[in-house]
Amino acid sequence: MTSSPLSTLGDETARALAAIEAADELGALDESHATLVGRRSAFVALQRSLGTLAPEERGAAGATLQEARRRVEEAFAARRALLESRERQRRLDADRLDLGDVVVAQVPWRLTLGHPSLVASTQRELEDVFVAMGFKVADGPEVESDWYNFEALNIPPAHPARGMWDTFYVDLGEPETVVLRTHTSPTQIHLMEAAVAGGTLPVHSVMPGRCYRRDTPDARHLAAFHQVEGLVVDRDITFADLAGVIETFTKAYFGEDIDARLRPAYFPFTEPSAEFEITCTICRGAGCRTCSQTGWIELGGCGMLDPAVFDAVGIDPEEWSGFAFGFGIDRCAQMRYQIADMRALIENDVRFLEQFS
Ligand code: FA5
Repeated sequence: MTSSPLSTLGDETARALAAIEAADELGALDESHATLVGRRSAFVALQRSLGTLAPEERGAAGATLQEARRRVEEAFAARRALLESRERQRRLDADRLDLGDVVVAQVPWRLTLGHPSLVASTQRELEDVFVAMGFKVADGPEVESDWYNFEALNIPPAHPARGMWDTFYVDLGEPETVVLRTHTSPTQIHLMEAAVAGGTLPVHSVMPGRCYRRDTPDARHLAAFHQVEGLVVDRDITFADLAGVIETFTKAYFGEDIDARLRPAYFPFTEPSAEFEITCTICRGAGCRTCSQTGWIELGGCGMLDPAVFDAVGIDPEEWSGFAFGFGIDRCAQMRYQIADMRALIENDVRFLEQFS
């Protein structure tokens, strides 16, 4: 008895289905398709062998062979669809844009939160020191008439003391002379006028703000800088009160190990007048470029209110006395943070600014 040509069909079909299932990539699957059902495949050989069968057997054997081939082709198509879909997903994953990455990669600067400038935070710290000593905080205009900036402060036109401040004049096309204030001292006048008008004497106030001078910027000077003005008008005020306030403020802000001293000076609106200085924090008194080798840095001026100023605002000098002081905020920041050159405060170098965030 001759064996049927389809006796190996079951094994061939099982082998083909296993090979299809094992193919993990489209290329490998297509190769196995050619091997399993292509022109040189076992299936085609079996098909050819059908010719050896008796004609009445050929129909059923052909149908069996076709059924087996259909199962193999179906398995092949299903596997191909699965591998194509995996491949598509892989491509999508690889191509997907992570917008977070794109933003970070393409924006040339880092997004960081801003912070108050060193001068602004120094101003706030100084205000806190004076508020703790019982002072109120006030302010005044940056654009002043000649009267407030000079005349009411006992500096009439052509007074030689006008040369102490190289002034920016503002041309408003009006006969009145208008200036960018050269110091915060005109706020003394505004405050005393308001206290007289409102009947609210005494005054214990500090007035921080920006000032302008035609100074050439250098290690200790800027053309636009900041001062804190201090004003006390009360009964029986003496120079000892003024010296005590300066001493308390410098120790509170710069620390106990920093020395402060008063030196006689001249200001038209105070008498007697003094300048106050602290040990240069950059060289600790040894002398350096910032303090011009003196070991001391001038912070500001001060003195007892001149009767001519009381006169200008209508305060009776027989009843009231007082003192005023005015010092540089930028200078304080410079000394507190040992900044050798004040121009660093306005150069906007991020490496400098970030140290104070
Ligand atoms: C005055 O401006 C007086 N109005 C101070 C005063 C007030 C005296 C009340 C008496 C009574 P002076 O010009 O010396 O004084 O300036 C005071 C301080 O401001 C200086 O010591 C310095 O710390 C600061 N300062 C002055 N000019 C500049 C500038 N161009 N850049 C930075 N800081 C400055």
